[in-house]
Amino acid sequence: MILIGQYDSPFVRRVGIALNLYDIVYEHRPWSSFGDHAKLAAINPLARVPTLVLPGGEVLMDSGLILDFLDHGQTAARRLVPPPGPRRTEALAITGLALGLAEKLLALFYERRFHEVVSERWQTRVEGQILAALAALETRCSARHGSWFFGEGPGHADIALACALRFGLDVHPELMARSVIPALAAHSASAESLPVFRTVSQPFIAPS
Ligand SMILES: N[C@@H](CCC(=O)N[C@@H](CS)C(=O)NCC(=O)O)C(=O)O
Repeated sequence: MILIGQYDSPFVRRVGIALNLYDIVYEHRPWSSFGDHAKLAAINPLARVPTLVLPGGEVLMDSGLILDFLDHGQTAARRLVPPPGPRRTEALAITGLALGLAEKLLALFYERRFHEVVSERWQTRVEGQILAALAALETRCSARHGSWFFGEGPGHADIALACALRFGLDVHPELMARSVIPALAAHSASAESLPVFRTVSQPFIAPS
């Protein structure tokens, strides 16, 4: 199994963390979706990461679909998402908010990086979406009991949230600082102190 993509991406990172927590042996190719475009496009026509190449040659993309595939290779007890029922529904809701946050953080980054003239209208909209997602996640996080949303260790919801927060601090520290998010800060600190989060990590490298 080959995981393609750099761990400064919140989407690649959450897949890498799950692979480690599931004890799945894999090869990591830390290719950039920009700098390594040609060789990535030869495997994934969309030239996006994460890309997961399976032993049989099938190519999976999109972190949610990749994790769905990995989850199905695990027993219910090991899965990083609760079984069907209200807790799973809640986990999906939190994960959706965290992934949406990561997507908006990335959209804002691309807007500022690749457009010579930034669209003020778009920027204002996305900043508002980011701040609203942070506020909603803060409410969810401050209401929970214990260090993780479900169970004794981090699940997909916790991982997606921690990866999104780290990405936000890397790419938009000034925007993150506008939010009052003590519960999210505590969540981030708990997650980032775990060995798997320290191992599956890299400093942010801006695409050129
Ligand atoms: N929804 C996708 C998002 C993946 C994504 O946006 N990846 C970025 C890197 S963080 C990428 O490949 N960007 C290059 C592009 O989209 O052209 C997922 O969950 O995997």
